[in-house]
Amino acid sequence: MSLDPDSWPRDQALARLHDMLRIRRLEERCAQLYGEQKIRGFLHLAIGEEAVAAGVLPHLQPQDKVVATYREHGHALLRGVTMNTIMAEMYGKQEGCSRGRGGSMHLFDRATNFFGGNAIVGGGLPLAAGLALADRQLGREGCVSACFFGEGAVAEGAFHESLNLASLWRLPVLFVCENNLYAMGSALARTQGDIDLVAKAKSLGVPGAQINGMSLPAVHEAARLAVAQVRAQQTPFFIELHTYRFRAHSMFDPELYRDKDEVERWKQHDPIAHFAGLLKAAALASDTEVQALDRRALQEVEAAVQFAEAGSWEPVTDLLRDVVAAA
Ligand SMILES: Cc1ncc(C[n+]2csc(CCOP(=O)(O)OP(=O)(O)O)c2C)c(N)n1
Ligand SMILES: [Mg+2]
Repeated sequence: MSLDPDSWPRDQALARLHDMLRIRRLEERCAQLYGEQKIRGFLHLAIGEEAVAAGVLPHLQPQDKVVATYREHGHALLRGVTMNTIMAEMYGKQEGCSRGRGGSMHLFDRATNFFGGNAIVGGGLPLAAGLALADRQLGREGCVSACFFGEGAVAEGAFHESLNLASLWRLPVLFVCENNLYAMGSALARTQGDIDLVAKAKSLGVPGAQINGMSLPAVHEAARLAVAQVRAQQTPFFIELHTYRFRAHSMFDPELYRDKDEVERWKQHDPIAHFAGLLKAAALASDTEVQALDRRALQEVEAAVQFAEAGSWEPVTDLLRDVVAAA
């Protein structure tokens, strides 16, 4: 595969590579900080899956809505939530995007229409359908709600209900299934009689496409077409992105369900190395430029760590803030 220079202006190509490097470096640092117990609780990394967020999110407009899962650090970052407030949230500091009350799985930012982070498998799908319905009811025209979820969500009733209603009510939702082959330790074929997810979506009235999720250009082009269709027709679309996580499901996972060889084989398709290789082959970037982008990402991460370290804990007097109870 080679990059078509007409569809890849140099600044955009470099920006997408930088996007993926920012996610990768942020998450690698989070893993380290977890080992130091600076970050606690759950932590799910999307290392290896960066082309998903980097390929889809640039096509969205500020008025669009984004819903994701607990593996959402990169989605929040590319949606425009600052790395500082993401890192502070990881630490549980009140300067975090969810005031330190959410942590890794519950990044949330109303200002950028980033509607979370969700710990419930499949929990984001009805939210995305509801957001799209609200746009329709309130006369906000031309919006798209993008909903990211793992292939494990296909086993949930919420998947079927949400796609059915989105189809029936013609809701402008882009359903993005990040098929990384496993739901914790369960391979898709161990939980689904039919693993053709595009066919499942189609059976609910939602057209779709299956794409190589390790290739940034492939994801970018598929998402460009899909977002344009959802926006213009105000109807749902489904994209299944075949991807792979290089790390464990979360920080507590002995990985007994897959061979080391399999992981190594997928690492040969690292989306960052792949895209950097394409840029260099097309003479859109030199080694030095790629390294400079990487250094910028590393510096941004270190600044975010400093920000989080300097942050503060919520005072006890705020304990009941946001707690709603019926008398
Ligand atoms: C409703 C519900 N059931 C079970 C769980 C426990 N659980 C957490 S992650 C996970 C696997 C989900 O896999 P997938 O949707 O493929 O996403 P991935 O972790 O691969 O990104 C499960 C079963 C949960 N969080 N919510
Ligand atoms: Mg999965």
